[in-house]
Amino acid sequence: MQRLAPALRQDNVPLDLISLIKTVLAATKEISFRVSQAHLGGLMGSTLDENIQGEVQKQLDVVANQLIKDVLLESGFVKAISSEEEDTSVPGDENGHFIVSFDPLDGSSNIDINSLIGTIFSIHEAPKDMAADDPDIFKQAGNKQVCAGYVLYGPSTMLVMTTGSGTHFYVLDRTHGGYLLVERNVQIPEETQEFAINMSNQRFWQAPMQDYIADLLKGDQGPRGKNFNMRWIAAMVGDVHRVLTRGGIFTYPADNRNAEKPYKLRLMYEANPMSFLIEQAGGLSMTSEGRIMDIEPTSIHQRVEVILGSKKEVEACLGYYK
Ligand code: FDP
Repeated sequence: MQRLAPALRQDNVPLDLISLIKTVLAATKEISFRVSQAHLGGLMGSTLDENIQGEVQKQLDVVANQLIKDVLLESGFVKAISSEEEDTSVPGDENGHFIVSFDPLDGSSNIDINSLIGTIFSIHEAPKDMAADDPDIFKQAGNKQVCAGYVLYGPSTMLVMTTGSGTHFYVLDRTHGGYLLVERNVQIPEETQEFAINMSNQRFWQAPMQDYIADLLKGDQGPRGKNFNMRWIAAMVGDVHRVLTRGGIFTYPADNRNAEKPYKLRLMYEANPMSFLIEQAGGLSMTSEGRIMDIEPTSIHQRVEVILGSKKEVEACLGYYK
């Protein structure tokens, strides 16, 4: 099996980006170990703090954030970082070539139940004419990402990553401590009979999503003429990993639970990197109005509607919004 660096060189990834990717992944190996230790490491449960988005921070969230932040800011490759767990962007090296956005531990509610969680990251080139402490440095569309990926801390620790030459799967080999390539150019089947949505929010969705899901539930008796199965891991990394592995549609649609917060998932460190991975695997990643990666961001913690997965199923869903 190919090791990470040769696999990246085969895709003509520049050496400084390879070095940055290795830096991010060094932190994920440490997080993988800490996650596997769970109670033994004394890191279970919540801290007394909330992040800027009003969510209770888990101790592992805070530790994972600190690990990634420290390695990135010490590396010299990075001009600035932004994280789900940081209020604002954090300046790094003025000469750094890259900026990195990350969600250190996605799926926090799964930490306490020993279920799937992961780290998501998104890398852009740093604009040369902007200062490291200017938060506007992050206002770049997802279509300008040079690398995106996640590390899934499951029964095995898997890295799923793209640098724009396909989406590849790697597994952390604990015997030598490196990520090994296990599947190159993953392709999402165009059609599916599996959907992922938090059904408990059904009454809050907009009419088109209500109608679409209602038709899926009618199965072979309804207009779709086939039965659908449902899955919900409650961690975007887990649900997207299933979609990349065997197809499906995953959505966190707009809802009217809170007029000021119609969307749940974050653009910069959830939706954009996942969109890059999904599109590179032949899938679609959209809002009901257009391509997620074409959105020009207005703020670091911006939220967005997400409808992604198997191409034909995403198109079928979007058909209800026309
Ligand atoms: P979490 O808040 O636990 O970090 O990041 C948001 C997210 O998880 C996604 O990973 C996940 O898909 C979704 O929220 C789960 O939402 P529900 O709480 O509605 O199930």
